[in-house]
Amino acid sequence: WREDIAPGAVVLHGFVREHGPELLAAINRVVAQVPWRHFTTPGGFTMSVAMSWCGNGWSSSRQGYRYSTHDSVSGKCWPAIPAILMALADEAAQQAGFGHYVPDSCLINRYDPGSKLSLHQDKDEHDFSAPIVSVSLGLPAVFQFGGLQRSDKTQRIPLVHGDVVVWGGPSRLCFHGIMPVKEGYHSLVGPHRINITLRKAF
Ligand code: MD3
Ligand code: FE
Repeated sequence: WREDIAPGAVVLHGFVREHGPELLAAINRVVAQVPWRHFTTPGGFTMSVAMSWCGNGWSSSRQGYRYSTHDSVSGKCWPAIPAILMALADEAAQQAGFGHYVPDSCLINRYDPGSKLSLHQDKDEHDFSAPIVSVSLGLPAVFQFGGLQRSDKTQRIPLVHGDVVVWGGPSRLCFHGIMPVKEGYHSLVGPHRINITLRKAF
């Protein structure tokens, strides 16, 4: 079912529940080409979340990380976004009222028990008018959703395997994060939570 949690933020509960195996197979093919990596924050901490990606990916530069079409180490393009993700993102965006959606970047986050993502804004994309579509797989997590100021009060939204959230309009620049993932085992995904975000970076 569909739940509006804030202006521009729509949860589509269970939207991809039937596509778990297909999505995991697609993710595994991406990860074979872009192995999981842990970034270092500007403050010098190693992130607990492991990341992979396709479409436009990430490269480090003197200013930090930025979106890139290529792997600057191998010189090759990052792998293409799997067709199943392009199709589901378009369907989800339409169902949430944003019309046709053609993302160019896909970030895949892996949370092991204890992994978290501190409150942050997503501001590296060039076009904030496009929504972000996020897909949750595996272990459940509690999503923290705040306002345009870091100090704004946050609401906590439980997200489970198969949930999709579309974030656009006035929600696009809101602070958000993921509380530490609890120990557990998911029959399909194992001891992990996987989150896929589809974005328009350029
Ligand atoms: C709300 N990922 O990769 S997805 C991220 O579950 C990120 O891995 C979280 O935050 C995760 O940057 C949350 C949901 C999400 C993604 C982007 C947003 C919510 C958002 C951008 C603006 C507002
Ligand atoms: Fe984010």
